[in-house]
Amino acid sequence: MMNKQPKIKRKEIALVGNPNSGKTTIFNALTGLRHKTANYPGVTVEKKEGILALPLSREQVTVIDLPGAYSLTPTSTDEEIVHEVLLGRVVGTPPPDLVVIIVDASNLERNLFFAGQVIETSTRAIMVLNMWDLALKNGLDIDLQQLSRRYGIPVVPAIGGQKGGMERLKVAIEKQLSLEPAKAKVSPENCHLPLPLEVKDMRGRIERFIKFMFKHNPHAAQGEALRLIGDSYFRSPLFREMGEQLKQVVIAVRKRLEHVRIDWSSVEAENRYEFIKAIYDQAVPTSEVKRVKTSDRIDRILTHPFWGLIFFGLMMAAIFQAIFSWANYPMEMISTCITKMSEWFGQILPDGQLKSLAIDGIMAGVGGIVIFLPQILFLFFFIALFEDSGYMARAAFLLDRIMRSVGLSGKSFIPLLSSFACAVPGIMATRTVEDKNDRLATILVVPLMSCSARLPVYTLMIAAFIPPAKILGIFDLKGVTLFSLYVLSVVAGLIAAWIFRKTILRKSLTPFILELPPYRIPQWRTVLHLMWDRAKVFLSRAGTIIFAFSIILWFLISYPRNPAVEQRFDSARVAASQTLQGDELAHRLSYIDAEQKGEEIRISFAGWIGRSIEPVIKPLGFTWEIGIGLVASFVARELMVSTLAILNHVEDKSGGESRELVQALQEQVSISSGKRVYTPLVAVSLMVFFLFACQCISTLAIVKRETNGWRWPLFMVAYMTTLAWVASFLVYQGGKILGFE
Ligand SMILES: Nc1nc2c(ncn2[C@@H]2O[C@H](COP(=O)(O)OP(=O)(O)OP(=O)(O)O)[C@@H](O)[C@H]2O)c(=O)[nH]1
Ligand SMILES: [Mg+2]
Repeated sequence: MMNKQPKIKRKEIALVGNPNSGKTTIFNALTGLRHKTANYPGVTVEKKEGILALPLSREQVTVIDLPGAYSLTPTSTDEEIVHEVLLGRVVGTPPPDLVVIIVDASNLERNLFFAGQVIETSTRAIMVLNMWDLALKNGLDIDLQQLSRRYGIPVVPAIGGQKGGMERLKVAIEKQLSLEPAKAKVSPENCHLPLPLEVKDMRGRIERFIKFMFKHNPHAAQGEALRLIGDSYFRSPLFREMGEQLKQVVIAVRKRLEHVRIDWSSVEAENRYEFIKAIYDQAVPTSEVKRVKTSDRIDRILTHPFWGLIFFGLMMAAIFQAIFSWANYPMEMISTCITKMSEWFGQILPDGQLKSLAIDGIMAGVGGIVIFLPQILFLFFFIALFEDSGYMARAAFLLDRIMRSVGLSGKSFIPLLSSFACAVPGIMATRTVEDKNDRLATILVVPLMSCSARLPVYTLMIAAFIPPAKILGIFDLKGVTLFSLYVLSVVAGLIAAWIFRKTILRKSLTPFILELPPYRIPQWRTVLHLMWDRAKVFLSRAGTIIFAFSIILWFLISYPRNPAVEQRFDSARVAASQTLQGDELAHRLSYIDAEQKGEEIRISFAGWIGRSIEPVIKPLGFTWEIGIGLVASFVARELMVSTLAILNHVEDKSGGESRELVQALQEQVSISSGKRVYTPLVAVSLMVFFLFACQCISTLAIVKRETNGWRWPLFMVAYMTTLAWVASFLVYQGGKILGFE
């Protein structure tokens, strides 16, 4: 039998604190990892782990980064994670050995509420006064020793963004971990909340009742008992698990307190704030707080109900303009490189199927997508500026009224906005939304927001079919079209949310509270990291899924072959050369070449697939050639562009140098009807289809995980695909009636 060695368990340190206090920044500084940070509350929504080697003993410990929380009474999914981890209620994991409380020093008084709750429930704790730079700037003179004495734990100042204070923090962590639990808090009595006798009594009654739920952390029961008293909406997971019995006990306690005229709903908050005030006045005695006025002054305009919205709209329009015009130069450079590489392959590879696969399949399919990297990077550059400057939270505040009118809250805005990058983090971000139905409605409309994978399809169609006109003399029609697509996706999302809230997901609204962080100059490191990460995701998709499917697509487009077709066209060539001469002959021959390629694609596997779905997509203005791309795009949206590139290459007889894709699309003629495959109207219809269709497997997987089942993801596919079809139908048929082509 194998001798089972007991695995040595690493000690665990959990980082907790209010949202946006810099937990992830410090986590990254301690572990050398690079998890996402940004200047708005609610960035981290799940538990993340990393490893830290202690400075003296070199012992390795696990560091856990957690979502932010305002209180240990959880109100949303992300706060619940904090509750469960800190109180040691996650199955199989005891509570952390040490809790590092990250406090925003520039906002000390408010942060101490949660900090106090955590200190009471943990055996070993350290308080980090992060944002020390801001505190100094605001003129706060915090007496660290006083604070440390009052709470009975070490207090360390830090400037997370600049890795300031990290060595000191590591030393403090090592020291705390080496102490016996009983000695870790110098004088635990100091931090005990003074409460009226009656309340203490009642707290004890509940504590005894729930104690068995906290086998790992008996410390935690007392604080939890107090919080249960004030938990008006019965949100604590304990109510779910212990059911009616616990509820009855708590209700009885509340009655008893009412009897002695104690307001049970605010008893903890009142006493805690009073307690904090006493400590605060002692630790920050003479400071004359110079509030940073700049943030307020900027906010007078940026959060103004009218001017704020105007500014928001203008800025968005400018961003799309920039994506279009600035990204052009690097895109042309990449395009030239790819052409050069194709030519090089053309020279070194012998003629034949392998050459065709390399050039017409892989280079065309993957290269066709890689060209769009600069646009993706520009989009993420602006998103990073948005997130790190503090504007994100303002935009949420600004649009709260609009969100509210469709039955969502301002909290849903951040998930929706993140989804312009990608729906997956957008869906994760809905964990901060408190109300269950509210959250579900948000999840359902998140994939309608136009994610970055749709961008290549839009910009290709726009480049080919939208004329380069100017609007109002400054805005380019191409940029405006792109902007309109994004506006359309938002409007559709809001309408869909409104419908869901009126029908399947009815519920009252919860109030919207979102802390506005101070404005900050975005850190170039954060911005570059985000862009770099996205570039990696984008390129690795191109190198894996797009690569593989380009090969498959090339195969489907090139096979099966029919010798009879070849013979037919060969005899047409012979006939032509007997009757025609010079230019006329050359013209005729190239026409026959094109016809032959078209026919070969038509009878290929891909052609068969395209033709079999043609009846469904014909009313939208799409021929079977587009149908091939549509089918491929359900695997990955970008494959639409790859398919077009491969089709264009395979169709092009010259092998190596193909026409520019844009030009090829403009000229492509359907061999079934002899008409152009793409017209401006078809292009718009196609973009609208892409806007609404649910073509992302990762999105469905994450929705399944977050909603615990297949019901909602299936519903999502159904409603989005229907919506896409109907919208394209209206665009195309309506456009035709109006006389467009
Ligand atoms: N000025 C200043 N900014 C900081 C400091 N530490 C972090 N920041 C910035 O504060 C913002 C929030 O940092 P995060 O690390 O994302 O905060 P968090 O606590 O993990 O936030 P959530 O995950 O949303 O709860 C980011 O913009 C950081 O760059 C600091 O010491 N000084
Ligand atoms: Mg975080």
